[in-house]
Amino acid sequence: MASLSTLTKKGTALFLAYDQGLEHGPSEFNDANVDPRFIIHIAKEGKYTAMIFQKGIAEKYQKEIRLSKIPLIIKLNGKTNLVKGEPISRQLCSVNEALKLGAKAVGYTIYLGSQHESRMFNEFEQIEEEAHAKKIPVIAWIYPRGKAVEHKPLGELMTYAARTGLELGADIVKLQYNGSLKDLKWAVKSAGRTALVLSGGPKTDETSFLSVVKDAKAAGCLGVAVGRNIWKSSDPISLSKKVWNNLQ
Ligand code: FBP
Repeated sequence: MASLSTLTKKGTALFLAYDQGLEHGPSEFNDANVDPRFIIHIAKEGKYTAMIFQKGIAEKYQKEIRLSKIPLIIKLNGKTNLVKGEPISRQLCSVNEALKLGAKAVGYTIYLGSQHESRMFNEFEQIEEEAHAKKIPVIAWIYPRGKAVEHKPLGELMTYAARTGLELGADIVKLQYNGSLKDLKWAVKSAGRTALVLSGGPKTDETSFLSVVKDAKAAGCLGVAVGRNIWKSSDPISLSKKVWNNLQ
């Protein structure tokens, strides 16, 4: 099993996610957070245990990333939100390329329930095999999406996502929280020796966001992997401190 110690502090993960420029477009950004250097600054000052970029940012901002000493996670697949229909996200960067860019772990999104699920499973399998051969952890973003899951209960889907991560060999699964602590506890159990982190979701008020963080801790998740709620905040560093306080 790949060790998670490079990605955690005292057994807790706090990841700063910044792949939304590809996933959602620059409409998510303002004058400050459009600049990847601002994100690297938050990651350093906010004591994040890792930051998540696509390969392009990892390559173009290599110097700043190295200087920050914050471990890098490279997201190996991605898509825009411009193409509609059953979702599929294909590989854009190899494990070897990620390692050359200094990645300490790699990530991959699977849209569970999509008509294209099996293609993403296959790609994930290759990545998992290569990453584990190099002894680095693999993080699976497992997001239920597509027509087949549209009307299924969110709690059931979230726990299915957690279990799928264990079955596929992910070291960490990144989940979108349905808001039920009871379901989340079941997801943690279902994931067995695969650790869970929660995503932050669209920018919301601070209290609601911090209650997601508290629930992650209460349910026994490894931590959180958040983006918009932090770098869209008017004070990302002090909010990061509050996140840490709620995770310990
Ligand atoms: P946020 O905390 O901003 O939600 O980031 C988590 C994340 O998984 C990102 O890594 C990714 O870009 C985004 O959410 C995808 O969200 P969605 O698929 O819901 O558009």
